Amino acid sequence: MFRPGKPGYPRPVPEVVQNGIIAMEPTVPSPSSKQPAETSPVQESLAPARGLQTGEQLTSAQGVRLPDTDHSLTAGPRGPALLEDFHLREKITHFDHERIPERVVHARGSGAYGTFVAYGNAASVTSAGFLAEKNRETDVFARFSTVLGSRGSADTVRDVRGFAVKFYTDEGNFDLVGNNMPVFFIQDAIKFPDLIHAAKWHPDREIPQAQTAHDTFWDFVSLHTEATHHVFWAMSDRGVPRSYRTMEGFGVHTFRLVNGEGKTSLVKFHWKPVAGVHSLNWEEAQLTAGMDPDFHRRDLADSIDAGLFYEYELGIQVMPDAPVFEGIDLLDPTKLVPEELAPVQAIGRLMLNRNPDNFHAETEQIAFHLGNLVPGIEVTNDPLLQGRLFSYLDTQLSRLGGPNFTQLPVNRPHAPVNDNLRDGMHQSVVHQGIAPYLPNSLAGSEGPVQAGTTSPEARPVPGGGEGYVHLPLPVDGDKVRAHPASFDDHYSQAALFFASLSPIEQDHVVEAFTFELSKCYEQPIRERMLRVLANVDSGLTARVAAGLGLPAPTGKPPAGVTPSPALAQIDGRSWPVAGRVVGVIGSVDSDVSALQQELKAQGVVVRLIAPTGGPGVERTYQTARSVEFDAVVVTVATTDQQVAVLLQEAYRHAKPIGVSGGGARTVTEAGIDPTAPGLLPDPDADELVTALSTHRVWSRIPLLKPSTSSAGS
Ligand code: HDE
Repeated sequence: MFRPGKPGYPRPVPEVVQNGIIAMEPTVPSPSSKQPAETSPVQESLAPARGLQTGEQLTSAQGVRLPDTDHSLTAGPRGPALLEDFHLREKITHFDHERIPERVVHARGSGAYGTFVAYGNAASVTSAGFLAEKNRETDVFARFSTVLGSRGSADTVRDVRGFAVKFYTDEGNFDLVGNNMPVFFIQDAIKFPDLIHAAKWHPDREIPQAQTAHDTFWDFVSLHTEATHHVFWAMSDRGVPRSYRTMEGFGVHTFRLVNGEGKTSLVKFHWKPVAGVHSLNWEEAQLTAGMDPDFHRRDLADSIDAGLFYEYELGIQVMPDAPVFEGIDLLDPTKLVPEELAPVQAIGRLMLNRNPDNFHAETEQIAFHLGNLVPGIEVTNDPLLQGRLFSYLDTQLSRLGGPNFTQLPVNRPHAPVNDNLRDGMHQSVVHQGIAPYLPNSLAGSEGPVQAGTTSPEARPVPGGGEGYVHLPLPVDGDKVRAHPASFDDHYSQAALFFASLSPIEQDHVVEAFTFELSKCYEQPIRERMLRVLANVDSGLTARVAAGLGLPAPTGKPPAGVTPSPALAQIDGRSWPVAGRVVGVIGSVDSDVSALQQELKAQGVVVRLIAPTGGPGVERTYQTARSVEFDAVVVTVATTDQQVAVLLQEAYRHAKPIGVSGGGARTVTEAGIDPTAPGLLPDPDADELVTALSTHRVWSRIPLLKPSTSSAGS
């Protein structure tokens, strides 16, 4: 959203016109164009990289000083451009190649730097120092993403979110490349191209963008019933997170941890957001995609700028190193382990506290890889995981143009590197010596290690001490293309998930299935999907079928499902409110500064909405829309229609609405019952914070949408 009149940016005054171009006074830098820090996240001075750009005058890439970059070299002022204009050709050529291929999945994303601090209690299960040593701090970069959309697509579409974290540990980089849902659509990596081809746009018209509400997705998942559990998560509120701050993360696969004594256990990784798990509702998500397609990206960057950092706890579920736990096959990525059976134990805390300086250099060029492991963390035979071990390194070769992407600042490990990998495109190491092979007798045996020298120190660690030694696990079996029989249970955990949700969340799942299947053109696909749903829950199937105007088929839903309360996100709990946004509808003259100050003191972001721009005004009636606020306070009387729409949406989306002064008239004229739940007369900051802490006014929901069978908004 635009911020009219943001302080601190005086417009430069045009001075002199030189050769057709206005000569400008330098503009006062905005906070977001502040000078980058002297040290980079790779914990070394960026001077060498910046050394490429130290000239005081504009030059060509070859260092030739340039007095004019605004006019092509032409044969006379009205004549043709001359091929000999090396500056024109270089400038345009470089521009032509500014874009790199976007990620084939997870193209749309944004990220930030931060710090992970270990609690130390993980020492009993892993030797990985960054997890095991109490209070050890490790730098990280986290990137959040949607899966299906292109780079420029909207943030708030219904989709799975990527939750990828690179830990720059002192034993090398460890990447936890997870999602915001604990299970996956398929059980074997070989199905991934099929899944993604089905879920992305139709290849003839390249529509629809960034969504699953179309025939090919539902064709695929109704034919692959192993996808059922994940489809339920995608249709739940988890598919439309309020922000990356309020999103859980999951490693999905089972990993194997090894402690200092060589004892192993199997674990599932979890990120628990300190702010709680909150979601948009569907109408909000759709409106936001149009009003502010950068909603999540903007919130992350703005919050960090404002010092309202995103925080998560890293937790693990620890299971014995055995293939099956409580009847659950731990190698099946369509299954979760209920927290009631294996509690999530918090082992450290992550704070994201620094924005990248340059989106392309850092967020776009960061390269995650599931196979980036450090001693103490191992992979398992999950067939989805095994295929990923190949894919990530491979995809970077085309995305980042060759094998030297690990030398990019954002990808460089903080641990010392001497990899003896040579040459290749964009090699920036000037290797020394004549012996790029191992073993050799020519690199010398004494003296300090020189970067890029194949020194004795660069030789493999004898006996494996302090290096990464793969557990010597036995591997045996016939060569087959097959899956274990335990992978055939496709419905029991979908039923478990649905049964565990609160009634409001269940309503949202029903609405999402109905919405998405309504968008399919092919009736057989809808009918086939209803047959799948009938094997999960008959009540849900009846409601979706009714919404589609189809008969509800009968299936065999699992009997006696024991719900897992930890899977519900609306559970009556209160959460911290830092970073939540309150819109105050007032005027330049209305005195809301006391309320503003008190809310700000509790980390709430307050935006004054007034009829026109002016001091302190961040939104006008024209630029404000309800979707960017978690609560609204109306303090003035107005019949403005845009304000009425804003209030009606806030009401419909079950947001707290504070009413003071002339605001009472505004609310009534917008057709809102001032006595409805969540309408707060003359609220003070504490009342607003209390209302925000439960995310929405859940008690208002039953009053909304009387025309449908479901109560959700
Ligand atoms: Fe990915 N995935 N994936 N994936 N994935 C990529 O790597 C792939 C899967 C995930 O912010 C790609 O650098 C295969 C599961 C995230 O940069 C690619 C399979 C999970 C990100 C790739 C999977 C993920 C990716 C595309 C099936 C959750 C974004 C660009 C076996 C546990 C990372 C890239 C970022 C990105 C392949 C399935 C998470 C092509 C073959 C399951 C968060 O390598």
